[in-house]
Amino acid sequence: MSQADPYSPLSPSASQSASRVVKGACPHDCPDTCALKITVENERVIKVQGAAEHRSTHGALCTKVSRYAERTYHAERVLRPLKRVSAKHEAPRFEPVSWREALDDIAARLQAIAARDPQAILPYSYAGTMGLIQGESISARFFNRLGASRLDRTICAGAGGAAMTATYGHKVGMHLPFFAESKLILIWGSNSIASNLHFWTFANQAKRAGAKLICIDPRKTETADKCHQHIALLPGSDGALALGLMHELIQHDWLDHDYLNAHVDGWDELKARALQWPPERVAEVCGITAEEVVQLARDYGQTQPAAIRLNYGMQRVRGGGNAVRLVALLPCLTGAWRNRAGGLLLSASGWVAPFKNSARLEKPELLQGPEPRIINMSTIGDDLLRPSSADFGPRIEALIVYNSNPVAVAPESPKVVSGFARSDLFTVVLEHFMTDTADLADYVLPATTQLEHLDVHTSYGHTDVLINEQAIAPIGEAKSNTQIFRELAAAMGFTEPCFAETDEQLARQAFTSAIDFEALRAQGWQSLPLADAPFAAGGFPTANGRVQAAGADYVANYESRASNPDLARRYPLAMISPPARNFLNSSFVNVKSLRDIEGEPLVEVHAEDAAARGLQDGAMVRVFNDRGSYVCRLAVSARARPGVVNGLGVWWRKLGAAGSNVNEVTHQGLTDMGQAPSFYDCLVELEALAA
Ligand SMILES: Nc1nc2c(c(=O)[nH]1)N[C@H]1C(S)=C(S)[C@@H](COP(=O)(O)OP(=O)(O)OC[C@H]3O[C@@H](n4cnc5c(=O)[nH]c(N)nc54)[C@H](O)[C@@H]3O)O[C@H]1N2
Ligand SMILES: Nc1nc2c(c(=O)[nH]1)N[C@H]1C(S)=C(S)[C@@H](COP(=O)(O)OP(=O)(O)OC[C@H]3O[C@@H](n4cnc5c(=O)[nH]c(N)nc54)[C@H](O)[C@@H]3O)O[C@H]1N2
Ligand SMILES: [Mo]
Repeated sequence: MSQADPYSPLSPSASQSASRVVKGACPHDCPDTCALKITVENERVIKVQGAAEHRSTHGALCTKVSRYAERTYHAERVLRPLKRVSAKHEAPRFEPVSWREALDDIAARLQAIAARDPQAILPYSYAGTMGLIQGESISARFFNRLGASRLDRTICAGAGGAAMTATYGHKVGMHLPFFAESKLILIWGSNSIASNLHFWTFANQAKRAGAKLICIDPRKTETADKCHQHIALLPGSDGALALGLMHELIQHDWLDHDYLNAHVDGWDELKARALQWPPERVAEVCGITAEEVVQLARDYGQTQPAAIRLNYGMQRVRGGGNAVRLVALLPCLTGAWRNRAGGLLLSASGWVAPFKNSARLEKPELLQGPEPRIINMSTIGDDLLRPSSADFGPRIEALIVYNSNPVAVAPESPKVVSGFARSDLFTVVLEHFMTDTADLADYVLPATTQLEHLDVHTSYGHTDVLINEQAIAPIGEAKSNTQIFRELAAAMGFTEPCFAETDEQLARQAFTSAIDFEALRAQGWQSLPLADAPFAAGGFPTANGRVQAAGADYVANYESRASNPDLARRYPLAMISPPARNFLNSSFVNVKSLRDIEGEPLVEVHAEDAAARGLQDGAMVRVFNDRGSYVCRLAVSARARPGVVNGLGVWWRKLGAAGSNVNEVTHQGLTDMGQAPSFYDCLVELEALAA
């Protein structure tokens, strides 16, 4: 590979042949992080496939990413910088401008704000791409140098991450392939077939070898369909179920006392708490039968090796952090960690952390002034509407959004939309498409897709690192995120040499020397050197090497019959809003072939709840509460349990009915740990839409 400029022309060697295969990595926010095989003919990507030799990808891609080329060559790609010419409260109208004009004007606007207080400028980004280079490298340098407000990136995994760190010291757990050897797998708060497909491959191997699979999820998902048993508990009740299982494990002495003594702090306290949770009390809180609790405990207490695939679904409620702590402690009671096919996995990202050089990519030392304030991305609705104050600091005057679509995905969208629609807010959005957020921008800057730039990736579902080589030149006038921030830095007069580093130079610095970049490049991925059964003899990455069990307790929802009976009388249905299978959060909603599979925005409702409201299958309904109202089609469905409705997410507002999506009704209450949103802790009512 030559030292060619990595963000515009392709290396000469790569572009010589008419047909070639390029090593890629799926950029999406998904635990699978697949290795891609990208076929390019005459400088056009004609096929995106999974790499057959990569262990967890094994040649298979999900429906979404197998259509990645359709997304890249989409007729509606933003391919030139766009400047807003209509008022924020009017229908969006933009006109194309040159990069020079856009960058100079943006720099001038930001400089004027920064001269008063750079904290009035806020970056807003998440995991539109999970790449380390197109994620937070030059962008982070830019905002550090500027002294902008910092963003607390809590929107997805904040509660679970904080819970794992408090309990185990980091986000660490079992290694994906060994689930295939488990004899019992609890798939807990995870719709694996939809959102973690390559885990399902290993679970299915275990199933074929005779393992029992149990799905614990309020919704009867496609994953639940394929398990031996489904326990449809109420949203937000997982902590109570975990305590009930502990109660039974203690009562029957299905405990590994040696493991508990040797490796767990706080067991006596936890034990005393668990003894207050007999099956009948658990059944009441969880909305299931006492027999289900007893039977689940028997299975878990008497089967070795037993594994738990815990996922983020359960931590999107007020008590999400404590729920994750309690579930995550179960393998310590039975000593399941002794076997490589036992224990649990929520996220593997703690394993790769020591191999990453984040500080080298982000350069925190560029900050010149005092440490800036931190804004939580999950309360952007409230925060955009806040005036300056001593507590809050300056009003947010400018937003730079990349790798995220907050107007669609952030909770309580009526407030998010009002905030973005402020006439005095200056908003720049780096995007592939005119999303709901781009519609409210002052400038939209065209960004490259994964096929058009170089990147390196880690995974939160497996323990390989991957490279994504640039397959084709940027389309139209698109530039990579890194290049946009390089040019913006230059326009702002930032002269530090680190802003000139190329993507390849960044990629070479992304990992410690334990990862050989040439080997990564040659194979496309590298596996981290890790022990098969990491905690067989303890050695957790906590301060004292022991698991921390103290303090974990059940925390009730913000919104439930038990915690807020008055609210529940008006809004008796609990709504969860897990992802639709053919979208990736709000990405791909505009890919027509995928949208056609999903059909239209739906709320799944149990037959009893529909009948009680005189609603028929297929009716257009209003899902509402005091915060807002979401219009969609009702599906009478066995996937919904009584009392819980499933509003599948996350549609673009403008492609849904009546310009709304499911976040119209969610709220900004934060979780008990990690300050994350509680999307699935939400009471609503339904009514037929007046004709
Ligand atoms: N196809 C597809 N794949 C995706 C995504 C996508 O949008 N589409 N999103 C990606 C991202 S960003 C993430 S974070 C992950 C999300 O994937 P997961 O971590 O699996 O989380 P969710 O999909 O939010 O929820 C998983 C399951 O938890 C259930 N659930 C809801 N509330 C509760 C509860 O209180 N307790 C329990 N036990 N279960 C509950 C939901 O019904 C759902 O079936 O998937 C990634 N993969
Ligand atoms: N009600 C409800 N709301 C939810 C959830 C839920 O389950 N229910 N899930 C939550 C979760 S888990 C998450 S992670 C968040 C996700 O929220 P986001 O991280 O905002 O994810 P997406 O909606 O996929 O939007 C990512 C955007 O980044 C853009 N993008 C992709 N690659 C690039 C790139 O290289 N450069 C630039 N500039 N842009 C790029 C895509 O075009 C896309 O519009 O949503 C949350 N919102
Ligand atoms: Mo997420």
